Amino acid sequence: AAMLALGAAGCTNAQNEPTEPTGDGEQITIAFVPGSTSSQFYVAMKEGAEKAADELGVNLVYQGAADFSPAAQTPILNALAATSPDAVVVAPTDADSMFAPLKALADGGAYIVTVDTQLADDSIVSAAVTASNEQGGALAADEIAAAVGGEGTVAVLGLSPAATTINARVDGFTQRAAEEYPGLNVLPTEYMSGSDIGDAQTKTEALLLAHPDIVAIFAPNQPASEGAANALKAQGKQGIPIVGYDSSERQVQLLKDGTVIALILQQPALEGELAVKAAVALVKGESVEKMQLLDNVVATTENADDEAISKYFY
Ligand code: T6T
Repeated sequence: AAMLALGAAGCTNAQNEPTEPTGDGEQITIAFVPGSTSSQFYVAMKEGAEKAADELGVNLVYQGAADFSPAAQTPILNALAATSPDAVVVAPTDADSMFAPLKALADGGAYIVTVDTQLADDSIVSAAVTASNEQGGALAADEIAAAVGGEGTVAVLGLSPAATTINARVDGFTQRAAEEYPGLNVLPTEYMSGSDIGDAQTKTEALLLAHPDIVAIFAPNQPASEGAANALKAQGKQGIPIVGYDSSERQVQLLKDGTVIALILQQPALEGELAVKAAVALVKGESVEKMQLLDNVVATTENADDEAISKYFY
């Protein structure tokens, strides 16, 4: 199957390698729009999506923006609508504002499959694949409580309140803390603008200055984790434990050196593979599960070298 890399500025179809025709002689084209192209999470997801597309002999058209933001994702979806794909596998960067551009694609005949993040109104969505984000947030609260003896002020640095994944992780975290760890004082979540690591660092530095009693940080995605680590380093506060989410190369380094005490890992390659398989099944008129929810894995500084854990690093 062909993997089309489309120009960032628009939908200029590059070399379209021949793909195997499907039974009825028509090529199936699946568009795949990640939340951002700069995140190792979505790079791993792309590999899983390519694997499924190769196996099934369908065309995969990959197009995304570097920044995780609705402003960057909207024009990509609008441009795709003009190409009438059979299905769109998408990680919506905003649960509400991505509805309209995706509805236009659905109205044009495309099946919509969400992967990772979801839409608030899923009436146009035929299938969804994601990780159990509430569970991931709750697991992070357990790790933080264990590290600080269940006591103290905890900062939370979120990517975007419009990303359903981040919302669910923060909810899972705060609920578990409220139910099990009354000694934890969880501060209101500080949100990043876009997915810039520098912005995450600046926001964490401000939090540390405003709340000198912070004893731990929950950073529920890759740029938040890396920016929080940079902030601790800049202020010489590496003793404050971070529990992060995802596993870029830098995050794994930070885990191994103890700056990050635990990382909640997802299975992005599997998510990409399952989402493309669901999209193709829909196009072929087969029935699919409406929601596939995958488990998370907890990597810690102690278990980071175990093969059973490290095989999940992205
Ligand atoms: O944590 C992932 C993803 O699950 C989330 O929706 C957005 O951020 C990441 O891509 C990591 O950068």
